[in-house]
Amino acid sequence: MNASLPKILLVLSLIGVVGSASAVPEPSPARFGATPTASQVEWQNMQMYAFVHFTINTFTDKEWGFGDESPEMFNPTDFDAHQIVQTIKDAGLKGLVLTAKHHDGFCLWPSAYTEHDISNSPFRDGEGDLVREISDACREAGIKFGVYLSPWDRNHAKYGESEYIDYYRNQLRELLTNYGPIFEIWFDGANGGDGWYGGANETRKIDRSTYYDWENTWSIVRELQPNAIIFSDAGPDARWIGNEQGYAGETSWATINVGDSTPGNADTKQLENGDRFGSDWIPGEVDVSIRPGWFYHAKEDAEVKTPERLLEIYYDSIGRGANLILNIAPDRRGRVADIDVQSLLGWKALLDATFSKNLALSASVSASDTRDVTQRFAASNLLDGDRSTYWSTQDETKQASIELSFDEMQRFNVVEIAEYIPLGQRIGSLRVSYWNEEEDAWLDFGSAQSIGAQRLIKGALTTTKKVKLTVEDSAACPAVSEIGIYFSPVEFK
Ligand code: FUL
Ligand code: CA
Repeated sequence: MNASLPKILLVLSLIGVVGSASAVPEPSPARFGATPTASQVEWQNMQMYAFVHFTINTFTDKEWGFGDESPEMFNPTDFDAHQIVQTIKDAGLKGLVLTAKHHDGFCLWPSAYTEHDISNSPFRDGEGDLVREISDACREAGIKFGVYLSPWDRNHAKYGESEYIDYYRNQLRELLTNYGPIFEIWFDGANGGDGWYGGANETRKIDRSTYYDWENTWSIVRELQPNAIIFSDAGPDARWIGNEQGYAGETSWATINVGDSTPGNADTKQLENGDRFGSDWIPGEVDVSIRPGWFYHAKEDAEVKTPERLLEIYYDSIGRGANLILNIAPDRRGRVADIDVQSLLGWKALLDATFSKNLALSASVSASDTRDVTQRFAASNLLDGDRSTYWSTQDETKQASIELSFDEMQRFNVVEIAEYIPLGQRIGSLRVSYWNEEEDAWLDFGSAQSIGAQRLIKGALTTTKKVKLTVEDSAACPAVSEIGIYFSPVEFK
């Protein structure tokens, strides 16, 4: 917000252009605590995107290659970047992060720094570049592209020494220079152990907090892709959620005290829940695979997650203020198998059945307190479908309520609330209630502590003409962007 705007409005009001002097608008509320960068806000608005795990492991039926695999083994019979990207787009996912190099060290692009790459595979007769094909397909389809570059490399002879760090950074530069805008880069926490290491066949331990000199590796990302979100166990932009089962903590703050955690060395409970009033804005990202493994294994075909299971994951991740990165594992053809496609489309249909109709849009909305008499912070901002407009109260107000009243009876079982995160995570407790005519009373629907980018509160199927959201505790006056009331045809457990 332009700091001079209140002054301009003040001058205009004094000369009688906007209302009376009493209508001088309050400035925007001050930020509270740690706040996101513009790139983090944009990234949190994406909410969900795909992970794509694909490499030699797909052909050896492994999850972690040892590093001694021949590039000859990488041989998709019918690779189709468009089919993969279109599937992801059809599922409603807004981006794709590709394993350009997994722990086995094989590179899906022709790297100038190794022979252990796609140029020595039969794929496109050694002329192929899978990172190029996928990134081009993403751009054509209008979804964002990101990369995973495993810090641990079980192929490289110099892993554990400083020469490997130069190699790793050179590869990072290749990926961040040659494939257009990168929205996210994934730095995995699995680091060091046994491997082939150029034939040494041994176990190598590294000091996770010093070996990679992360500050200087991350600065390469800042230099080459200033808008990219850097993901790791320790941020600096997005944090691992602490598990791979598909959930954020029931209460999960976007802030954390990152302290001296490093990739591969962080407290998983703290990652799941965050720290209210933490000094660093590092929101959670929930990584989970649609299959038991991250890579495709035919023997897991019967264990593809169902649309209903994916829906639960949606509520447990995005519904708790985190982002979701859902892994898809192309098969040996180099396509998403039909069983996975069907599950993804079924999931999208379930999401649409609930979220395509915001019942709140037909309500009249009022608030117990509004920041000023102009429309800048009015309750109507809660229903304009725009996260950049918000309702807020006077500075002293730490408890307030929003009431929605409908002409007709409504049936709902999900309530959504999104804070205006550029001002920080402010709300510490919120209750949803509904008016019950027979009992002539407000009854409880549900409650939550952390809200953040968005919160979904599920409850029993409820019929009413009035819904109330009460902010019971806010660290600073609440600033809320949007609310939604939905009917989900799926019954909740
Ligand atoms: C883990 C890795 O070890 C898995 O193979 C996978 O890539 C997952 C996303 O991260 O740390
Ligand atoms: Ca709004």
